[in-house]
Amino acid sequence: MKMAGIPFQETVLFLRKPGFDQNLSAFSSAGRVPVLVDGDINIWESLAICEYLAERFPEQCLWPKDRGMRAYARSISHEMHANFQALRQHLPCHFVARYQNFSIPPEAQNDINRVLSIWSGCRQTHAKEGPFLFGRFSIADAMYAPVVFRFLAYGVQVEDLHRAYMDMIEKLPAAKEWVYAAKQETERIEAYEKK
Ligand SMILES: N[C@@H](CCC(=O)N[C@@H](CS)C(=O)NCC(=O)O)C(=O)O
Repeated sequence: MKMAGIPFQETVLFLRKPGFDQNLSAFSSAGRVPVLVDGDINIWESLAICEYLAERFPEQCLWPKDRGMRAYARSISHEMHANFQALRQHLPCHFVARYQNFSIPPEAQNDINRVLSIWSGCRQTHAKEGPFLFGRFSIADAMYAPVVFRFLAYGVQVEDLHRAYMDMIEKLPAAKEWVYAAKQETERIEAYEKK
């Protein structure tokens, strides 16, 4: 929403802290964040939120305009949303940490290789149209942005083409705000503090 200049207010609920489920239950019974509240409409699941925004703000072209590109962008976004369990399990998202000499389990490396091959394919195809996966910013970049920060946190080895994409994402003002907010955060989840 920041990338598209769509104004919103953020309400922070602290994960695994007292009151989380109770506060969330007014908006979603799924027990997970994020949830988007637009008037009397509540939407949960990150990709459903993205789809809702694409429909609500068509002028922002949050999916590529070309049907074939859009189908591809949806496919890799759903792939991110539904898969990569080993990556999620072994490299949990941490925006601030920089773990040294982290040993990547083979199953997580398989997921990483798949992500890198998706990025290579997109960047090779759309290099002339702009720096994002499909040239201009799309929902696919939003879906993979947290992965960029996972790769940075765990020191994942990448090639120059991937590094250029990761640098570009990291330097976006919206991403910098994200990292800044993470650095200001005082709440901690112990399980994610040590690696
Ligand atoms: N598939 C969901 C996943 C949402 C999810 O797992 N959210 C985590 C935070 S990133 C959560 O709310 N966890 C609740 C908990 O840890 O108690 C989505 O994409 O929105």
